[in-house]
Amino acid sequence: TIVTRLADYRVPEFLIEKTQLTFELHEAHTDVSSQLTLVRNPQGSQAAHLELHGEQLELLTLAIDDRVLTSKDYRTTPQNLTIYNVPERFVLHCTTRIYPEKNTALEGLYRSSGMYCTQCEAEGFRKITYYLDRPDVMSEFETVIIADEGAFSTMLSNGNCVSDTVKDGKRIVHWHDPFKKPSYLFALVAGNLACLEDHFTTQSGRQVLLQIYTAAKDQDKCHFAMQSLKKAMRWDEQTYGREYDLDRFMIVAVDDFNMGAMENKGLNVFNTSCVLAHPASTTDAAFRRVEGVIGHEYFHNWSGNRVTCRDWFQLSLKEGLTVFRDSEFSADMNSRAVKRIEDANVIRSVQFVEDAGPMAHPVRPESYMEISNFYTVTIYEKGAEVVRMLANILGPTLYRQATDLYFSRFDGQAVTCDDFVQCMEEVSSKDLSQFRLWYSQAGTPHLQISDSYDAARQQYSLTIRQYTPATPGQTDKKALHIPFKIALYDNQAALPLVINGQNQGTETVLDICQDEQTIVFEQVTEPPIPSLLRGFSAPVKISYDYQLLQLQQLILLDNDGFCRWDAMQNLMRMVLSKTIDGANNHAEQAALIAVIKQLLTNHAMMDAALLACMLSLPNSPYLASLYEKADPVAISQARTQLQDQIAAELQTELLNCYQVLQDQTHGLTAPAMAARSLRNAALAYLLHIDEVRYRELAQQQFAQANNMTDQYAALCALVYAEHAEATAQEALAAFYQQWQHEALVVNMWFQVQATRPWGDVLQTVRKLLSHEAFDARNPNKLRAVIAAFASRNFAQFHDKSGQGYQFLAEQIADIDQRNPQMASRLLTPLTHWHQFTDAHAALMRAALESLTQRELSKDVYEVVSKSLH
Ligand code: HT7
Ligand code: ZN
Repeated sequence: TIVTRLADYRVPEFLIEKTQLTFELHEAHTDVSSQLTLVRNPQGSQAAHLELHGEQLELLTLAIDDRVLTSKDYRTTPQNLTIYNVPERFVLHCTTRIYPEKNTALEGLYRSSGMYCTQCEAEGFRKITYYLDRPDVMSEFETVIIADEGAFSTMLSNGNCVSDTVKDGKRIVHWHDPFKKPSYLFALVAGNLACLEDHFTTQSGRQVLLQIYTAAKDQDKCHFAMQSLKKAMRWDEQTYGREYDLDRFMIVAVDDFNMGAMENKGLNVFNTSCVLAHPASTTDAAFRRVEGVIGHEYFHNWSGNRVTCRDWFQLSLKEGLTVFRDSEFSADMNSRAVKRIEDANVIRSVQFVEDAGPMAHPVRPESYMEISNFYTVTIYEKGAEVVRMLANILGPTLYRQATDLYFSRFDGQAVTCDDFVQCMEEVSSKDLSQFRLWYSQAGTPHLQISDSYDAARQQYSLTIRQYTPATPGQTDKKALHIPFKIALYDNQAALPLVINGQNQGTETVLDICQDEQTIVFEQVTEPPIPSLLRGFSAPVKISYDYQLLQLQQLILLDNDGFCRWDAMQNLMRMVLSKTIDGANNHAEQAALIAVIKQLLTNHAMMDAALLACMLSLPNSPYLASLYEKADPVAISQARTQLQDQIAAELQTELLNCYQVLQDQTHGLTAPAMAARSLRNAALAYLLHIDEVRYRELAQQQFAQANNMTDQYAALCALVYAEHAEATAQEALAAFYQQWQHEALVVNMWFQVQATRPWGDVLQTVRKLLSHEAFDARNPNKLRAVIAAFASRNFAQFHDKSGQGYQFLAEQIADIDQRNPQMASRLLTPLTHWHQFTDAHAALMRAALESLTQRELSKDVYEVVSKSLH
């Protein structure tokens, strides 16, 4: 298998000035005619031949200008078409035949629920026609779609509609995109869809037509997405000065989609799960996801489309920046603290795990076999953290100047991560050479923090030691530039900070750049409590030996939401690790119960959404990551035991909280969502108690809920409770009965069953795979059953029999035949074998090894072979 390397990057030999495409859609095949205006790139190496990408294509005709080519003029391989001795400038005419209805990989042109749609990123365009399918070849596109008259009400492509005519029983729709773009941003859609329309007036006064296309039955679920889109458009104008550039912005929702959505120029394609929303059938969390993904894809119009990536090693240039942008958008629209906690939690429990394992790679990788495998939490979420650090190092004014410079300097170009940092450097005059290591060095830095207090001098010293463990292929790690935000507390409030005689206010950012650094705070009159890594100011692990009392204080009075939550996570972790190690943890337990009691009793004094976050225990993958060799069974048991205990000891407070909040939970406002999240967190705890009245509470909420958040929370509470089997089965049956016609809700029904922490879930999961509503070709269903079981049911997936692992391997072998991208993504949990005790690790490796016996796609092969290494 071939490896692609960043070091081998060469500019393209040819450029494509213009791309004219004609799609003739037939029932059983599609013919694609292309007319490419090619010119030699003066910066190339003057190669005699033209080499185009193309896969799974039937070549029907090929001509240069007016000359039809014969077999001695060119050569095809499974990956390429090479045309010998081409002129400096010419028009290449080519016709290929493709079979969208047989395309189960959902890459290129495929059919989903009767409609045609495309997914070209990263390298899917080459499954449509022969092309220079690389992001640094940018071209103007004209697209003609031809189908039987009456076959499709909707026939879309990028840009503006030039004409829509009927001739000889055929409908012919002609589109033109005036902006140059790489092939990965091409899109085509044809189907019978309904359309919700609205308008947006840009800051310069232009009217933009906004359209959301879905199946007719889903039209009533598009209003929230439309509002979110308008908010995103305004936000990007106000925050980044970015205005939309075409007269029309279209979104199409499809059922079968490998990811969340795709930012094709002017024609975003969305997984239905990221666009449809209605209070009756959508949870608050799903609403927020819709808003976030709508924002994300819209923001790509500048960070990705107008300025794109030179090559796929620079993927984080667009993804890291765009995730940072969507995350700030969500923070501005909702609770900033909660958004930061959610993001930090993903980094710590998912990205740190990736970064510590065999699949670890830098934000800018150096090589890959299959680029689809690199749409990872490292590229996306760690990449976003890197941009966030830059934004914080520069401060708001300089950061905005730097992004203005970036967008204007590189508009219409395909550039690198380094070009982006260069803009930050130029505008701020800061030396970011050490900071650049965040792009090239994989692995998570660990900060070991110790302190001392000198009463006589009234000085408090913090010593921070950083070190990054080796990752595959990178053993020699250098010290990184880590912006480390800190405050010091006494038992009332944050203290004024004085460093080198300089007053810093009550919060400061330390530039940690060396292997070891000591910072001295002056005029400190008593030993303070350090509030560390405020706002999760860098994606690093920290260890500092807190006393219980210090954590309690931070939980109660820190004014940084992340730090409050983190202090609680720390305290919970102390209880859990002692349980896991079989050590006495009475003091820790007592401290934890006392502080939760205090929070619950005074819950009206704080943000309910933040409190809800603070009530959830550290998740199992995060706990596992704290061990050299984790015992997943012990981790799961310790978590359940602590939940039981919190519930038992605080049932009065939990019940009170549940009851008091009842009348604050109406509607879609932020306070109502916050109240629902806290109330449902309380309910989940109460169901740990084996009492009829709590089951009835959940049953009642389930039956009476007028919104999906409450209905689903009640269902989960019942299904997860170990002593509510009969009630849970009734509720499951009723839920299916009520929602069987809403695919996205049926997926939630699959998911709750696949994530139940006890009982023979594997058997349930196998049954679900043959349920009438299951469809192994639909990625959302695979995620709802298989991914839910393997990556969100820690207790069951890691059952000591190893059957969970074998099951996943079997499923992957099967899915890989149809959809390699999905198969490869579902494999992730097995790649974490290194985290676990020898017995578990051996069983996980055995499951991976069983896959090596099969014929594998490049996608799965890369992950299996690297993770076994
Ligand atoms: N930029 C989009 C990437 C994407 C994708 C990549 C590989 C295979 C299928 C895919 N669908 C969408 C998503 C985004 O980050 O906006
Ligand atoms: Zn993206």
